[in-house]
Amino acid sequence: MPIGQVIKTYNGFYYVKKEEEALTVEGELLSCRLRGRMKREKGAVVTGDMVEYALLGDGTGVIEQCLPRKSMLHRPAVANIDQVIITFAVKSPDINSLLLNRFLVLAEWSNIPEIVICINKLDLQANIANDFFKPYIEAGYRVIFASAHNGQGIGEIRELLKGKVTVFAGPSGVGKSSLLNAIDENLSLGTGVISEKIKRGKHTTRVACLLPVSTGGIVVDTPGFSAAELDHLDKHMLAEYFPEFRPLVEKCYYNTCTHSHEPDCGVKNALSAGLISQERYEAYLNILQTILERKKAY
Ligand SMILES: Nc1nc2c(ncn2[C@@H]2O[C@H](COP(=O)(O)OP(=O)(O)O)[C@@H](O)[C@H]2O)c(=O)[nH]1
Ligand SMILES: [Mg+2]
Ligand SMILES: [Zn+2]
Repeated sequence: MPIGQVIKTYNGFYYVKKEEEALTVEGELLSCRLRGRMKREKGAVVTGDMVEYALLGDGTGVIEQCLPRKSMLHRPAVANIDQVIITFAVKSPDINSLLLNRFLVLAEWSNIPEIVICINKLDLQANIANDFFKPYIEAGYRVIFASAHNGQGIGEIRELLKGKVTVFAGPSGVGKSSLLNAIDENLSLGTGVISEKIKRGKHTTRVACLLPVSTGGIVVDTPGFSAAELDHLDKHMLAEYFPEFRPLVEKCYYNTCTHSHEPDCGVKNALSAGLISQERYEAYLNILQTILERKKAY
C-alpha cells in the first residue's frame, strides 16, 4: 500500500504528500478521508503523520493506517518533527531562562531528536554574556545567534533546515516569523503585534501546517507551542529530560529519588561540586513543583 505524509488537515480532510513526490505546491497534495474506524478515535491522524493510503477512482484517497510516530508535539498536534529551534530574543523581550528550560524539557519529552537554541535580535545587542549559554552548550544543545533584521545566522539556520521537518518554538514577539521570512521570503508569514492578534482571534483554529522551504527542508507553521503542558510529566522521568542529569541519576541512593529533598543524591552532589549549573537545577525544581501541584489538584 502506498505511503505518504499528512501535510495539513482541514474539516475532516487530510492532505497527503505521496512519499515519492517532493513537497512543492499544494495542488499536488492528495485529499484523503479517514477509514471509518479511525474517525471515532480522536487524534488518530495528525499533521506530520506517515500514513498508508488507498487511491479511490475519483482521484481522492482513504487513509487506512497511521504508521508509528517518531515524535509527538501536542497543542497543536504535530507528529514526526525532526528538529525544534527554540527561539528567544537577546532583548525585547528579554530572555526568560525558566521559560527556555521549560521549552527544552517539552522538546525532550516530545522525543524530538534535534534540539537547537536560537537567540534572535542580535542587532539590538551584539555582545551577550557567554557564560549564560555555557550550561546549555555543555548539556549538548547547539546555540545559534541570529538577527532577522541584519541577516546574522540566517545562512546557518538554512543549512540546519535541509532534509528535516523543523518547528520554531518560543514566546511570541521573539521573531520566529521574521526569521522564517528571512530564511525564505516566499513564506511571507505575518509578523508583529497585528499578526499575533489575528492568530488569537476566536475563529482561528490552532492547527499546524507543513511548509516547504525553497532552500531545502520543511518548517511547521503553527500559532506556537506553549510550554504549559509540562504538568503531564511523570516526576520520576523529569531528570531524563535534562541530558546532563542522566548519568548522575544512577548514583542516587534511592531509585525513586526526585533529586529534591533526598539524601545521597547524585544530582545534588554534582550541584555541590559545581558540575551542573544552579540555573538548570532550579529550573528542574520549578518544573518538579508544577508536576506535584497538578497531582494535588486531582
Ligand atoms: N530588532 C529586531 N527586531 C526584530 C527581529 N526579528 C523580529 N523583530 C521584531 O520583533 C517583533 C515580533 O516579530 P515576529 O516575527 O512577529 O515574532 P514571533 O511572534 O516570534 O513570530 C516584530 O516587530 C519584528 O519586526 C530582529 O532580528 N531584530
Ligand atoms: Mg509569529
Ligand atoms: Zn537524586
